[in-house]
Amino acid sequence: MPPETRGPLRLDAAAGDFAERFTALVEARREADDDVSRDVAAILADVRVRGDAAVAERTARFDRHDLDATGWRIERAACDAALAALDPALRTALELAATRIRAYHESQRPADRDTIDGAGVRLGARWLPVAAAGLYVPGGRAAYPSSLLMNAIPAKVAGVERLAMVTPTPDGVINPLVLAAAALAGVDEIWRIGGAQAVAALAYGTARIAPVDVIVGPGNGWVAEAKRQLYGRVGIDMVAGPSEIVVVADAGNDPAWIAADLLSQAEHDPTSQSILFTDDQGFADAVAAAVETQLAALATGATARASWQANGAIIRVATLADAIPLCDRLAPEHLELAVADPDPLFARVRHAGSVFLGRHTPEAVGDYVAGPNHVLPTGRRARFASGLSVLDFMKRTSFLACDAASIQRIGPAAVALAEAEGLPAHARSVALRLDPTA
Ligand code: HSO
Ligand code: ZN
Repeated sequence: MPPETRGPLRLDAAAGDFAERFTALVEARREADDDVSRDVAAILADVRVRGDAAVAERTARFDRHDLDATGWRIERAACDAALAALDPALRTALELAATRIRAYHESQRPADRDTIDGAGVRLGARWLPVAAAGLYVPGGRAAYPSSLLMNAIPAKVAGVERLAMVTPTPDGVINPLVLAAAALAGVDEIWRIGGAQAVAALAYGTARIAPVDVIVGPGNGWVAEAKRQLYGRVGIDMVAGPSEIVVVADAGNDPAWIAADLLSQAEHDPTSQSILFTDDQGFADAVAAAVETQLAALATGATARASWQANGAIIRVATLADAIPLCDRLAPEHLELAVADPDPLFARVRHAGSVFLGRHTPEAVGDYVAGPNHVLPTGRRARFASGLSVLDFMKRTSFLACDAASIQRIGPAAVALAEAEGLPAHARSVALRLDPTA
């Protein structure tokens, strides 16, 4: 078949086999199932026992540089110099992004609570940041400064005192844009290490690297698996999978805009997914044609085409309102509602990582500069998970205080429950305060 006639999937909600075919689309597995878990477990165990030596050996093997010769760390001065040397227009753009991301995340800082309830019991909750967080920044093409800002700024807004970043520098080569972003975001330490060994070093600590409490940031399959295995010892942001965009659009859109939106996600990775819902067959065809035109000229065309052909879909619905329950089943990372009045549709959306309202809000503006976090639940995890936030770097301590009067009101029930559970020391610890002579 010529390339233009292969993929994406075309579905019509009015067709007799739609239910089955849509279910197959929802359930299609796009995550790589390479079995890396055994390799990762071995790396974690080795770093845990041998520390820096295990990290240095793997860095020499995979990144081809000798940490003792090139240096383990990148100093703050190098980051400041990279920022100073940045093209001024790019620096202004990065600063606008950082300012807007910071402002949005500042509004997420949770309030402490301290109240006295009807029984006279003082009840409350106090939020505090974790002491140290680790940030993984991939090497190579996926070293996105925007992702560095999206991960680092919430940590700093939360009040994390020590933000330690790890990033591989293959062949010793450092990405200056990443350093500039690290300077802007206020990263405290940078280590020139990557892979599962870097995640292990952050979680367990080594002679050089102090351990952290939470590890965030994107990475390849080994990094993701290392985070998954270390979860529990440290907190993690989320288990990330291939990302996706769903666009709900009527014929009032310029097909070229919608085609570009679909390709903006497709160009990330061959496993990315872009899905269009529309109520107009002519518009569907126009978008499909615009995608082909744009693909032909896209520098990332090979990746975007692979994603569009393998995982893309165009789905015709009778009305756009019909698309919303279908979107909910996909629980997409990104949902664009490209219509003149998106609010009635938005009101009915339940499962989505982030929603982009109206014709003038492409996902890409949210990827960079709008302010909300672009680290979002993928692979239908928006059913139960949320985007990265300040809360991922904080924890809540609850507190309570009874006085002599209020424990009389609620204590007898605790005694009854303790006795029913067969825990007499619990019962006595309360009962003694109800009646010291008991
Ligand atoms: N769309 C990506 C984030 C990103 N886009 C970074 C550009 N740079 C998350 O799905
Ligand atoms: Zn993106």
